[in-house]
Amino acid sequence: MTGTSPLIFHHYDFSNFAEKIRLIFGLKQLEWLSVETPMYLPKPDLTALTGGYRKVPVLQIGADVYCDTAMIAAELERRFPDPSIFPGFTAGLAQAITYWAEKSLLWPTARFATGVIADDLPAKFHADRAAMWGVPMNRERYRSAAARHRLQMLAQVAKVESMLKHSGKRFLLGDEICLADFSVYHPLWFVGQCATELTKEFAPFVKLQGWMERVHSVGHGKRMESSAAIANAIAATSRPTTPLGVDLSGNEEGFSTGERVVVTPMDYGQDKVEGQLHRLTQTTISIRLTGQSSGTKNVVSFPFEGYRLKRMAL
Ligand SMILES: N[C@@H](CCC(=O)N[C@@H](CS)C(=O)NCC(=O)O)C(=O)O
Repeated sequence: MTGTSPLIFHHYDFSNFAEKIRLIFGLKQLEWLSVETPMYLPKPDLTALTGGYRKVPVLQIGADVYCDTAMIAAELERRFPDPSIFPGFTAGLAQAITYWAEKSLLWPTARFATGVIADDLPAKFHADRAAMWGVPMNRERYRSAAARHRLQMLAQVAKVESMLKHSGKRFLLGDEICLADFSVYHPLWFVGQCATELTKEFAPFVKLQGWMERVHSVGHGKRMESSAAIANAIAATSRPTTPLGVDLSGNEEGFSTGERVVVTPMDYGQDKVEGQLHRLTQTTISIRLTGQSSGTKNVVSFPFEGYRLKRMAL
């Protein structure tokens, strides 16, 4: 636990991005409260906490709310530096590999696995994802895309096998586990979550098998079940601790604290979060929510990269 404020993790078990963070809890041997969110909209408890951001996972510590796994990983590393997710020289490289894993490896992998199980997923899930991606999506489209995406996935999994084979190390960037391992692992883990028999796709990749077992064995730390009601009560009685201030060189747009801004993910699920600018650095955008009806106003943080910050029209 962190002083008096526990780590509250808003997620669902099936979420691969959440698995990345659950493993970081495992590495750092942290205790955390688990609050399950739905897999598709509406998610009234989550969006009330974040001001509108709908993706999973979200980490809450008191009235400080961290969105996106890049932000969550950075905050966990700041608060609990030992053991590090960046042992030795791995920081920049691990982040570059993360970018590849989550932009390139993940999507064919997810489309393959969800394509195979398309008929088992609820119609509401398909409708929600169609709206989120802004494309027509239905079971038929999911199913028909699976074979194509399978080959794209295997071409990329071969790269992971090659990394492990050529380095001869236990993990991707050495004998110690680092962020790169969690980021490459979570898309592959997702395949087995969709259907265990799909993991046979990885059978030809001998080094990958052992590596996946080693990453899995890190575990999830100490998980304790909780509820959105408890999480809300904690937020309402806490004060945000995120420091106030703008520290961004080249801030040519002249952003300053207190002004009304809107933050939007640049990729998908582009739900807007509005509030007052609280903190701005080269790595972080934090805003204080203004729309909450009572209690403390949460400070919600996003990674600087991949999020658009705009001044609200007066
Ligand atoms: N860039 C985000 C991506 C998170 C993401 O896409 N999560 C998926 C679940 S694995 C999601 O939220 N899907 C839509 C939903 O669950 O409503 C991150 O790193 O956290």
